[in-house]
Amino acid sequence: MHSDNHALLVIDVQNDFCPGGALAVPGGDEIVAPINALMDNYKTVVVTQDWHPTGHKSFASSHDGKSPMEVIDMPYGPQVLWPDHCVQNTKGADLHAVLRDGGNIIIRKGTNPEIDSYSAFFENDHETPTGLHGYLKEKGIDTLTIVGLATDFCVNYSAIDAANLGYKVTVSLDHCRAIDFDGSLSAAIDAMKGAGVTVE
Ligand code: VGL
Ligand code: ZN
Repeated sequence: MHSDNHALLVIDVQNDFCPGGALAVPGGDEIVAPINALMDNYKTVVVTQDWHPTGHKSFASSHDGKSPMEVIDMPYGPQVLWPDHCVQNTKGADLHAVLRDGGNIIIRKGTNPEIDSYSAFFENDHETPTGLHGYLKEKGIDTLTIVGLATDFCVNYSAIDAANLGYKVTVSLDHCRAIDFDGSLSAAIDAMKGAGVTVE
């Protein structure tokens, strides 16, 4: 058992990010049982859920003439356009059925139709908080192990924000899988290390 100040953050282990899903991450389902085993070692487990309204601005289908994986400029910076995924109250948005439980708290993100939210801490404007930092602070948590999907997007953004907020952060790559689009995985690993995250 880890000490009480050390929490596990499980990012977006949802059907749409697993094989057969709308934005399938290769091998996404392989990490579910190992994450279950990891959960036993933490008193506090936080689970996130990508939770978009229909017509979300991160969907290519919301932009005339755009296809998934094209990049556009949004007011908050460049945005990769995704296939429709993790639409609220759909099967694709459900946590993977094998994931043991929803942990102590489930943080839903990406609910603002205008702004994507990769990080568990802030929307992609890097300003609007999800409330997770307040939750962790109140519980006296200063150390995080981060796992889940996808390494190069939501895990990456969450880990960097956590490090910038002052947490001691480890990302366990054995418990993550990546989209790896256009060099995004190696860029993410460099960015996480640059932010002081332990990537192992
Ligand atoms: C994610 C792309 C779009 C993720 C979420 O969980 O990494 N990636 N929405
Ligand atoms: Zn999303």
